[in-house]
Amino acid sequence: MVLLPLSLLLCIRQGYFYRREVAGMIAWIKKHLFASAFLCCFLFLLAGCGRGTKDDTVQQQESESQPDEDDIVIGISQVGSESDWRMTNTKAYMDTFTEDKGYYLIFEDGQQKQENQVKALRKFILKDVDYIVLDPIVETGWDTVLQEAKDANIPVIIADRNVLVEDESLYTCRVGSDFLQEGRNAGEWLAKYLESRGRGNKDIQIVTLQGSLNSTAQIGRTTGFAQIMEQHSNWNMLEYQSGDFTQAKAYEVMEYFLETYDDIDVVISENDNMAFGAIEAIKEAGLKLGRNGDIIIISFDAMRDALRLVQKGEIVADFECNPITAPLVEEIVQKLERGEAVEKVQYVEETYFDYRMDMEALIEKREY
Ligand code: GYE
Repeated sequence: MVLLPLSLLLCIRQGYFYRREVAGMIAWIKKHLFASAFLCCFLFLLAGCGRGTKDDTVQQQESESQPDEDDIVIGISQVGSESDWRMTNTKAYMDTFTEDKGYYLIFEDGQQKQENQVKALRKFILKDVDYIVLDPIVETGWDTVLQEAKDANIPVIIADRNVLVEDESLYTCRVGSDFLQEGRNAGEWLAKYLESRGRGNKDIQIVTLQGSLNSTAQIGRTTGFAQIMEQHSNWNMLEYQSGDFTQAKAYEVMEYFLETYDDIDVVISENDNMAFGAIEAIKEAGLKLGRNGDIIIISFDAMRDALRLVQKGEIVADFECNPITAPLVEEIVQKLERGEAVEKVQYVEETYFDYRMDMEALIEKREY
C-alpha cells in the first residue's frame, strides 16, 4: 500500500507530469502499479507467514526438547481460550508443570470442539504420556476415548468440568468446582437480597445468559439456580439463552433480551465475560445498572476485572469459581507417582463477593 503513493511521488519528482505525454504517463504508472501491487502482495504474505495468530501460540504447546527419561510426561487437553477464567487456568498449568520440576508438558487447545479434544487424547495415547489431564468441553461422548486411555494404562485426571460416562473407572479422579452449589448459592443470595429490599414477594423478571450448552459449568449453574427459583413462585424466568461464555456473544444476546422484554429485573450471567457483554448492551440501551438502577446482574467466576465492577455496583454479586486447579492436579499426580490412593472427586473451595464488601482490600490481594 505504501508503494503506490511512492510510485506517484516518483512520477512527480521525475517530471513525468510535465514532460511526457499523457498516454506514456499512464503506461508508466500501470507498469509500476503492477510491480507495486505484486510487491505489496508478496510483503503481505511474508508478514502473514511470519506472524501467526494469537491462537496458534496457545493451540499447541510442547516443550521444545524431548522428554528426559525420568520426566513425568503430561498431556493436557484444554477447552479453549474463551474467557479470562480460562486464560488464568491455562497459565496456571504452564506455571505448575515446568521443566525444572521434572515435567514434560504437551498442551493442546480444543478450541471449543470436542472432536479436537478426542484427537488430542488419541495423540497423548500414541505418545504414551504418563498422565492425561482432560478439561472436557461437554459432559457426554467420552466413553470410547477414555476406554482407549484405560486400555493403554494411562491415568486420566478430569479437571474443572466433568464427564458423564457409564463406567466411572474410565477416569482416575476429578478435581473442580461444585457448579450446582454455585448456582444454588446465587439463587439463595438473590432471595435474601430481594427480601432485604422489600421485594421478597414482588414479581421478579429474570433472564439467564447461559454458558456453553452441555458444559458442566452451564448445567450446574443453570440447574442450581433453577432449584432455588422453584421455591419462589414470584420469580419468572423470561428466557434462557447461551452466550457461550464469551463477551461478544453475550452482548448480542443481551441486546436481543432488551429488545424483547421491557421489564427485566435480574440478569443471571453464568460467567464474568458474559456479564461484561451484558453491561455494555444495558448501558447502550440507556438503562441503569445496580441496586438503585433498573437491572441487577449476578455473575460467576469472580475474576479481578469483574470484582472492580462489583465495587462499582454494576455487578451486585459474583460467585467465585477458582481457576487455579493446576496445583491440585499436580498434587494428584505426585500422589499417584508415590502409589497413593486419590479421592475420586475433589471440589475446590469457593466463596462469593457482593456490593457490601470492601472490594479494594480483596482485589489487592487477589491472585487472579
Ligand atoms: O466459568 C468460564 C469458562 O468451566 C468453570 O468456563 C469453567 C467456565 C468458567 O470459560 O468463564
